[in-house]
Amino acid sequence: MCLRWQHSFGQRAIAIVVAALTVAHAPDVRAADYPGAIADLRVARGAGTIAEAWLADATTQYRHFVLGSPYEAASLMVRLRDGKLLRLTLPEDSVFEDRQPRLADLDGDGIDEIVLVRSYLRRGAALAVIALRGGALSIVAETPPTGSPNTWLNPAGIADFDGDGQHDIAYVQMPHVLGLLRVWTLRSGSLVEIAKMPDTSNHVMGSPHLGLSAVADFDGDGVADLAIPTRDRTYLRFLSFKGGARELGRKPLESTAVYDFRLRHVSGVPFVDVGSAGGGSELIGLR
Ligand SMILES: [Ca+2]
Ligand SMILES: [Ca+2]
Repeated sequence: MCLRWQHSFGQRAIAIVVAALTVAHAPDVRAADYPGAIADLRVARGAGTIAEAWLADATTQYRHFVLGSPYEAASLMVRLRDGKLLRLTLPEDSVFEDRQPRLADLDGDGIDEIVLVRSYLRRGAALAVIALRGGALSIVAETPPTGSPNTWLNPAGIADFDGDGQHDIAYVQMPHVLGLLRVWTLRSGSLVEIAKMPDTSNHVMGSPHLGLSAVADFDGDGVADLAIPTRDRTYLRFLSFKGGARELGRKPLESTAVYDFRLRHVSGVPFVDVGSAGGGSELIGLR
């Protein structure tokens, strides 16, 4: 019974994360409805207490500009279900080097947390978890930063990757240079690393496309897996983290992965629609 519950929790978790990422580029988003919004506005929508989240207050104090446009964000804005607006502005030592707030209930309390990349001007990028506490937004957990300025990390997926019933967060540390995939989970209020895997990448330097990855149960064992390119983006790897990180398989790409991926199901089987160089796409599954 316990296993069945975990399975269903995992499936629901995947559906929620995928839905949040899918609506982010909805064409009906009007900047005027989102106070302070950065020009590259991507709205995350939640089904619970947090209705919407977006990045605001463009700033040029960091000037890394790894995402193409010449600004980062100083603030996160949240609209609660009751319409109330909340703002979290970072201190001047850091910026949100990100475009896409990600909503997921990481601690199982029934209220979504928000996951963003926070870059320190002197110490590089960290993954930050922001939560509602006492009616305000606050950063409740953070990974150690990458260590030096102008190094970055890009989240790859949020799901229960190890099958223990709780969401985990995967990101690629320095996707242009190092390409190290790291998986973290929230435990007793802190982010703890539970797995890592070399030879991955999910971003092209200077591109606004953050989503060169996909989450689904590709091998059908009831636990979420991650599809992500190799560091040179010429292969698509399928990775499992249940009982430790391992590669389920890899497929060569006809051309280098460049644009956001989409998850598609064919007869109930998950496939990754890989955005390829030249603007085309390629549908790839594990089997
Ligand atoms: Ca987990
Ligand atoms: Ca699986």
